[in-house]
Amino acid sequence: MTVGYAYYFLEDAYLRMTAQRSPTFSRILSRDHSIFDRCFFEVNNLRKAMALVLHAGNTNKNAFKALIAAEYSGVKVELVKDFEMGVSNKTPEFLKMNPIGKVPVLETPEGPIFESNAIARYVTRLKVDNPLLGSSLIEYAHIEQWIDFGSLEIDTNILRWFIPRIGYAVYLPPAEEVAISSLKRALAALNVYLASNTYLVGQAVTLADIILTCNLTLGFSWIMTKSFTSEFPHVERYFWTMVNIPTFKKILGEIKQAESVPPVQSAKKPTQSKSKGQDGPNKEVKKEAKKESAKPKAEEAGEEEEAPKPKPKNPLDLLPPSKMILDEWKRLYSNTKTNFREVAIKGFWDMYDPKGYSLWFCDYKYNDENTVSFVTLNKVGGFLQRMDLARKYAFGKMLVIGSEAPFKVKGLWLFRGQEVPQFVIDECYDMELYEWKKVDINDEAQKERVNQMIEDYEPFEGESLLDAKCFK
Ligand SMILES: N[C@@H](CCC(=O)N[C@@H](CS)C(=O)NCC(=O)O)C(=O)O
Repeated sequence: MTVGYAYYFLEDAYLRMTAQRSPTFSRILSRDHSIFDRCFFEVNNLRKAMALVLHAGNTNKNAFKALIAAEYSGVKVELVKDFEMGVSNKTPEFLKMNPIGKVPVLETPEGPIFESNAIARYVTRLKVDNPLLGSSLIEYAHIEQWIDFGSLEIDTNILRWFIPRIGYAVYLPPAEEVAISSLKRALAALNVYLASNTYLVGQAVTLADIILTCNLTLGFSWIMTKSFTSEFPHVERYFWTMVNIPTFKKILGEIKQAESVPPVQSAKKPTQSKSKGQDGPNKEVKKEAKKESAKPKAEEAGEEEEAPKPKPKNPLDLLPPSKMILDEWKRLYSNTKTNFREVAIKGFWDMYDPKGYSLWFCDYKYNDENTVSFVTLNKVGGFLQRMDLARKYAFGKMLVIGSEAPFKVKGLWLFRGQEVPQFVIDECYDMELYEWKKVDINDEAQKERVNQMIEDYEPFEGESLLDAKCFK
């Protein structure tokens, strides 16, 4: 008897028995419970013995959920061979399995399943009493709670931030601001929870950890830089612990944290896509590249039909070398705790290379609008977040000035080169909200203003500081 035939035979017997659970049948069952149980176990064993086919590319973090769950559960799940994003998932056969044409889809002897969380749950339930699913009613509920949280609060906001940046949805700065602040809100809550918990539920990995970690993988790999995640140290600790568990690592490969937030690209026109406009603008785009090696690696951004182009060099990298090492200054700034003027400020001017760098004052043009303190602080925080793309080339201080509204926002920036870098002006819409004035370092008054801004001197121009934020 083939495995498939045995499967259907047992499945059929099992379903009949379940369907006929009349009181009389129940009595028979309770007398001979073992037949029912054995049948159930055999069905499940056969389910596990047969490799289930998962349709997705080998870099899809949604597919990783089921693959990791399968590893933990002793279930065989295999990625379909030669999957081509935008082609394989648009065939009539595929659309029969998932009418929306998205991946992943799991083929099972009982029929296809789409939606990655449902797939991961199915795979996990193939193991009877699987500890990944918890062991009490409240644990089941908490696992579901964190699965929804990971999808709706974390994944959704990461995607709302990431997708427009890589050109697969319209980029709207205020929408990005909302996505980032919603993501931060979720991460802050998660951070509090993880301060006293190693895992999301109980004392071991559950399906909730698998799903949340896979969702975070996209964020950490593509958009959540160290400067972004360092606000959430317990989330960082959790994430790096999870992805280094051998069972996770086997599927995820080595994860490298994003070094910068992807610069905004112009929205892709539908005609550029091979799938000729079938894809909605909001689709999730991870590169579903052909397997280059047997080992899956973290997602790659972009669409698979686009050959990776060599990254154009930033013009600032082509400037003559400077004796000033920006990171050395940033380290000095961060490490100086006392005698700031004598150590950090003096050190700054000793290092400063006016040929390789320039200093700029910026002054917010619409200070009258700064009537609510936390809104003003968030605005400045958002600006610094968006400046992430300039981290290699800039240092900045932003002061929020005044003890009552309207607050003034003024800043000092150190940029590589002699101009405010063009790519920053192009990519960071906040730049035009400020007046920019180059510092004349031969003017002692301007130099002193630089010093005061670097050291958060108070009172600054006669007023107290509501906050001083540093970009480093
Ligand atoms: N909620 C779905 C999301 C599926 C999804 O967005 N899949 C993307 C790739 S990760 C896709 O297939 N996009 C192709 C398209 O939009 O046509 C899940 O968790 O499975």
